[in-house]
Amino acid sequence: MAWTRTRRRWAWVLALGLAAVAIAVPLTVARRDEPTPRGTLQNVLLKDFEVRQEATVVPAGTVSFLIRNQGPTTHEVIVVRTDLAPDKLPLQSDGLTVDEEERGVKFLEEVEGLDIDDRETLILDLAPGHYVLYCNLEGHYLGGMYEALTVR
Ligand SMILES: [Cu+2]
Repeated sequence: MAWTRTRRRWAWVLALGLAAVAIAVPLTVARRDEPTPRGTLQNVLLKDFEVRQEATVVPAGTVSFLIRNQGPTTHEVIVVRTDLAPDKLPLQSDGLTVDEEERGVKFLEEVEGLDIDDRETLILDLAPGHYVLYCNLEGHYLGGMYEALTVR
């Protein structure tokens, strides 16, 4: 069955409409609730397999983590409060990921699914203490994707 000219035109309109949605949706998602940074600004770079913070000590209070994933793969950041050494966090039974439900670790917040070159701002009110930022994708913590943060 051959398409009539009208049907073909409608197919084009539909295709263009879908293309517009395909472009608009990621732009909207990328801008979702990006908060305005405030308090202490702390740049955090993620890459295979490293978490690199601008400072390892920050003052207590509001801290805005300006997170950027340099890639070359997807990463995430989890912030926990703990007195454990950053390389001694408890692992889940899979042996590949950290168990932030375990005793000695207090889960604060996470930013998941950061694609290459994604940036996201995470704002936390931090009391004085010891914290660890890490990526909990399978094996990434074991690969060295963590760094301690002291809040004074
Ligand atoms: Cu990672």
